[in-house]
Amino acid sequence: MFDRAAETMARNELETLQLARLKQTITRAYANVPPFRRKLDAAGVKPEDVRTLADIARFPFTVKGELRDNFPFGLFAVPRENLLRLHASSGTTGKPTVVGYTRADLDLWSDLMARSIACMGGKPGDIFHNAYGYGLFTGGLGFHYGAERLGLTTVPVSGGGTERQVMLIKDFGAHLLGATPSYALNIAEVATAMGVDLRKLPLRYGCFGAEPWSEAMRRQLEEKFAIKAMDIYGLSEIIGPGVASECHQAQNGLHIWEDHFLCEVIDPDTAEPLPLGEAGELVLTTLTKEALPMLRYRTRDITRLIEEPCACGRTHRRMLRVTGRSDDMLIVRGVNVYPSQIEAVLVGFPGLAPHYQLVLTREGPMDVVTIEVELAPPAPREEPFAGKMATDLRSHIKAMVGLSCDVVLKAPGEIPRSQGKAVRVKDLRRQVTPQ
Ligand code: DLL
Repeated sequence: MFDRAAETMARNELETLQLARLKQTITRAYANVPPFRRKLDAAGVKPEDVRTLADIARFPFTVKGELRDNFPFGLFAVPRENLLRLHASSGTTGKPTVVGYTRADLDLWSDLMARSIACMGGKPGDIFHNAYGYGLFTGGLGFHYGAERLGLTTVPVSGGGTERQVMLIKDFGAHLLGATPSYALNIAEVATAMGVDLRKLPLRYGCFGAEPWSEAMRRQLEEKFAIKAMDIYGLSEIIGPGVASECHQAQNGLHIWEDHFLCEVIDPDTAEPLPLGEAGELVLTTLTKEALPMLRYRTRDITRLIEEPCACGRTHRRMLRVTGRSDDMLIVRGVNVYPSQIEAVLVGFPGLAPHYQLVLTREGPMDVVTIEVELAPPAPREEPFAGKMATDLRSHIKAMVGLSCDVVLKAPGEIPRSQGKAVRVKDLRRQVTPQ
């Protein structure tokens, strides 16, 4: 819910609160988490060294690998018996990253999700169709408890069973949809095939996040559902969804809930702090989390912070749409590019459907990107139509993102559909070809 006192706090008050909470967090973590204490000792800093917010720059970062090294419970600042919930994100290799919540943490998370959903346009009494996956992923349960806290009629559908999702959205008359943007697109496509006109339903807002998406994708979703498509950001290591969200008034940048999270942006290569407004890697410190305090967590997400006043009246800084993760950046013939930059060109391109995958292969020492993208139905693939379209697209991508790539046009339905986080990149570079 809208917490006017917290969300419109003057900058100096907010910073005073942040400093007090930062001191508490570091003091508690130092006392209760042995690996944390060893790290600070090795860096030659003590909790008492935090005198101003700027002092945080002297403290060491935390990286994802440390959660794995201390698997499963080594970074918790409370006895395991005090945890009410565990979540985990599945790594592609090895052990998952485990996160835990005390009762106070779950309460805070529900409050911040209620705040985020209200910020995105939800109102008590609305019907919330929750198509985020329920389970170890933080999306489903994070939205669930936040929606209930705000007083929404919550429909816990989870991901999958897309035809049933369409029926439920229609029959219950959902006002808000929660899903990854790629799964929302899948729902829209299935609705069209079922003859359901989503535009005629009571839906008003989509709460989309958990993966990078582009403005072009926002336009598609807004068009197909006749809604405002809102961006919500978060990550399990910090709390889950509910770290930042767009406001429906401005729909331009996501307010970071700075009374609970301290944000910095650093150069991903040198780890040096960047001035406000420059693009770089987002670094987050939790200010109120009990079970798993995080100090200067390197998110790998690339964004930019803005401090201009917002039309909605909130004073919390905004982060711009995440363009991608620094580890998802492709370097092709010396050109650095994020998949979402390619998405911005593909989606909405005349004659194409918004379904694509980037396939990476290697030719000798060179990386090669092949864009596989579907034609919009009806899809004439005969020459010269298809050949001209592929050539147009190639030159457009070269002009817009500077990347030379191959384009393969696919028939409608050929690209796998997402039920959660979409797999945008198929990396075949490390596969051994049989002799
Ligand atoms: O994806 C939490 C979440 C659930 C956020 C539902 C929003 C909605 P993880 O599975 O730990 O947590 O993945 C976190 O997903 O570091 C980003 O790379 C990416 N991500 C999350 N939200 C956005 C977004 C959840 N709005 C990782 N835009 C993060 C771009 C996002 N990327």
